[in-house]
Amino acid sequence: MAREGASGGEALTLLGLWASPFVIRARIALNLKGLTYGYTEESLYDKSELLVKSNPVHKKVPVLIHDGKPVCESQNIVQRGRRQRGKRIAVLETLEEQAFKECCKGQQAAFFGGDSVNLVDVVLGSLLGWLQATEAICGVKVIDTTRMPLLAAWAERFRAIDGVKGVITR
Ligand SMILES: N[C@@H](CCC(=O)N[C@@H](CS)C(=O)NCC(=O)O)C(=O)O
Repeated sequence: MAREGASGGEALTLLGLWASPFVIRARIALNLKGLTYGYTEESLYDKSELLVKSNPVHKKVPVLIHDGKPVCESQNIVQRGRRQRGKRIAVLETLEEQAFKECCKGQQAAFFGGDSVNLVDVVLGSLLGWLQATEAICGVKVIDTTRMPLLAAWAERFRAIDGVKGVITR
């Protein structure tokens, strides 16, 4: 189902039509990626100004409006998520390469906080259950032991500590 709101601070709105297989394809892709977006049902007999302005050549749905910029063609909407995922992985790799090593100060540390957890561990660690659910739904592994060995080991350690164990579901 479409949900109102924004995702990661970015406003997403889909212009659609319930019966359109192209719209359904776009909606399923957005839903499986766990994105939150507004949904506006269009009428093909009375197209909204926003649809005509956003897709001036074909005037077809679906159109995904991302921070005011339209993405037309269902295939582009489906692909768009892949690029976003690539960016997310790049952010995590930076986190692994720079933040974790920086926090460890060149030594083997268990957590961002060193020997014990700090705020960074708690904030990041709280996302692990959600991340794992997304990985399962999308069929991808984001924090894997080959690509991000430090973060993968940290995630296991974080999950195992008292106070976290049993709170983050597997
Ligand atoms: N190639 C487009 C096809 C989209 C399409 O054909 N949408 C139809 C609804 S199923 C539409 O908006 N038709 C309006 C019109 O032709 O005026 C896509 O994949 O997004």
